[in-house]
Amino acid sequence: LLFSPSMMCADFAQLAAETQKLDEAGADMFHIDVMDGVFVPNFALGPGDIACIRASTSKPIDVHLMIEDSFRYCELFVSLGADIIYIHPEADKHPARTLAAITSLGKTPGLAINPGTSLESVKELLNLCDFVLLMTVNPGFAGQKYIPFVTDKLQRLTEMKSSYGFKIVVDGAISDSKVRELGALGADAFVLGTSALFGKARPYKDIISELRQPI
Ligand code: S6P
Ligand code: MG
Repeated sequence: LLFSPSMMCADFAQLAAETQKLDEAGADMFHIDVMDGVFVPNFALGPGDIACIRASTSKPIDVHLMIEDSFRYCELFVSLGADIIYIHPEADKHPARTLAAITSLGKTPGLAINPGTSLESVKELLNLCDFVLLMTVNPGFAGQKYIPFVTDKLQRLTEMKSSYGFKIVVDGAISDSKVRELGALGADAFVLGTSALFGKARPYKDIISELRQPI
């Protein structure tokens, strides 16, 4: 199982130190939410934050673009040091082109799927990506509630995994118990935000090593 801390939940007053601490605590990658105030009703991390995180760890950075016209900006995020770039098909008129562009830039393409977007509607795109970011909340904010109907979707997505060859990352309200439950259903990676990791009175290291322990 892979764990990717959601950096929009970190303490911005010490972003570099937070990144180093999480790196030492055993984070596998760093999840960066980019929001444009149009595709989602909020703003989140930008180029300066990504540069700071990139300078503070050598682990992979997975960038979750919640922006309109992702094609226009994928080169920028590659130049900032992104390793995986997830785009939303709902926000891009030509998601197949954008996923191919990410691949030709030498990076790993990912597809982020909103709770309300059906798997059938993105089936062709699944061939073009190495990671699927299955949203378990509506994108835009940390600290929301898990949307129960997405569990069934995860099950159906798991069945498609081996023929398409992607890995599944779940994003949104992932608690300790959700790591167990969704891990058993076939999720490979977990974005950790306020539900499991940030704002707790315990060291990141203890939390992450506990999540890795079999029950
Ligand atoms: C939501 C974003 C997520 C959140 C994450 C926070 O728009 O894509 O990556 O940052 O869900 O985790 P939590 O546990 O606070 O929901
Ligand atoms: Mg995200």
